[in-house]
Amino acid sequence: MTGILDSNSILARVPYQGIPTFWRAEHTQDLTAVDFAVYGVPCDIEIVNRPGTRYGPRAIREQSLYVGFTGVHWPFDYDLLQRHKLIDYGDIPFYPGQVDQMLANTEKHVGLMSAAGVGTLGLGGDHLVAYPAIKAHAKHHGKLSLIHFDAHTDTHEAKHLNHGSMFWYGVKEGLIDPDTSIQIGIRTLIPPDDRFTVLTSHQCLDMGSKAIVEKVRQIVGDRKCYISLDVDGMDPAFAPGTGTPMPGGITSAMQREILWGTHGLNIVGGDVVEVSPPYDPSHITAILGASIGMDIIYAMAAAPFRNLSSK
Ligand SMILES: [Mn+2]
Repeated sequence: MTGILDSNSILARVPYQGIPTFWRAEHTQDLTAVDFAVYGVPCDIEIVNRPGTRYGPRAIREQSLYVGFTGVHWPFDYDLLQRHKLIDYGDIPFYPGQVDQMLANTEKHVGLMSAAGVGTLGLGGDHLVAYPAIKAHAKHHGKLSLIHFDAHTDTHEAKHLNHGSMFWYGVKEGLIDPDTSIQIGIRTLIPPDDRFTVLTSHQCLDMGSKAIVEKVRQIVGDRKCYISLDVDGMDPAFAPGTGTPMPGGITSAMQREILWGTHGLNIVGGDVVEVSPPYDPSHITAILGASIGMDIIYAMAAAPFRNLSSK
């Protein structure tokens, strides 16, 4: 039989059919010849606001099938899945309530990926899941510059790790170099000892994407860097499905333009965190999470240190 509906390759692209891995990538933990891996961390157990991000990875995976329907992610002119090997590594395992196990297992698995030269995209989960991923990459690549999108700085000194203190720990433990890092979209209290360059959301809206991109490139330079993207950096009008929404954020269009502007930076990994499906009845935040996750993978594919352009 012939015809478009008989073609496995076309059927494999029908969004509402099949088992939803991220962007239909193969689900495997075999890292042989892998360029990029997506993994989920369905965790929301040490947060200070509304729970629900444990459902984030699955929601983003499902919506990725709709966003990535054609295989080409606008505005890019090539199918990343044809040019590079992307896998869906699955979720990091941990027993419910055991945050130390989540931290240890995420660090271990991301460490395996980093050592294998794999660029990683983590799907949260709350923002704490970024900390073990950064720790794992810093072990392999050295101290990292951070490109951090958020309404909150997450650099608050605290006795314990949580989704608002992990970057204070990251700096204190020498995983992140704050002097070559930037926080974008902030519109809450900035701790006085925060050494990152901060662009508030209002400064961002005033500057426009081009000037923000220039600033990011000037601060980060050619250093190895990590993109940590809390969807609450965007306005709740664009990303309502999150635990700690804060009115007055950047637009989803601006968010994507800034990510497109990171091509050529040496991005080792990234994450999209704080998507909370219980507050996301139209799935718009998960759709956005899938879309900007793909933007981050395209940006990782353009990192000079990876030298993938000839593949
Ligand atoms: Mn955050």
